[in-house]
Amino acid sequence: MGNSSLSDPTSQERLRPVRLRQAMGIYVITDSRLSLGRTNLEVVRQATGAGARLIQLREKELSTRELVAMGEALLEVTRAAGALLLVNDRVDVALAIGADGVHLGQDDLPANLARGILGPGKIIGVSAESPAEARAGEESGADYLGVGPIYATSTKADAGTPHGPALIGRIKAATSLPVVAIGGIKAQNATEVGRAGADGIAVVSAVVARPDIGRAVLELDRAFRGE
Ligand code: TZP
Ligand code: MG
Repeated sequence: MGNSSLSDPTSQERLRPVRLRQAMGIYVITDSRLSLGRTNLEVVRQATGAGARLIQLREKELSTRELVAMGEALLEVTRAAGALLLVNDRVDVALAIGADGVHLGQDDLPANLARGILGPGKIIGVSAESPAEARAGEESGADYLGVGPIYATSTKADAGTPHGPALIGRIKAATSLPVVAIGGIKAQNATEVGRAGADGIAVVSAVVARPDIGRAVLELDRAFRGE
């Protein structure tokens, strides 16, 4: 098999779930306001150093220029670590900087339209709070679902009422996509999230707001795997 087959559209399509599965586990989302004065670059360096293989650039208050510069810097770190970098909300920024994909909420561009822009090689995550939203995300071509909030969180002001880990099982039953649980996940509750069937856990404060980021990632990983 020649190398060119890896870059043809059908191969990219086929490899997407594989690349995602290999990265699944601890998914770290940036928030520079919570990072104890450290830059996102520093946070992501430490998180990937401890084994996190999915990183999402999520900064709601940056200008487009700032977001692009930050994304380009983060990509150097994630590439070197073999991690994937997804950009929250911004399909244009993800495409422009050559990120690995995007994460889209219910009010963002629908996954099928994002796919038309991004092409077959990029990973698209969609937020889902119910089995109906999960099915719609799958039909629209999402690669994974971000499911939550599972627990109460103060990181996202409009996160809404927590659904508890039972939502994970309901969504797993409704779709065949990988499920990344989100919202208030800590080492203390990650085991029950894993038992509920989540394929990965996405966290902001349980990693970026901790003084020892490497240790936080390792603790989450152990708890998630039930160790
Ligand atoms: N989406 C749903 S809850 C949430 C997002 C971005 C915030 C999760 O942050 P934390 O600190 O892990 O609870
Ligand atoms: Mg969004």
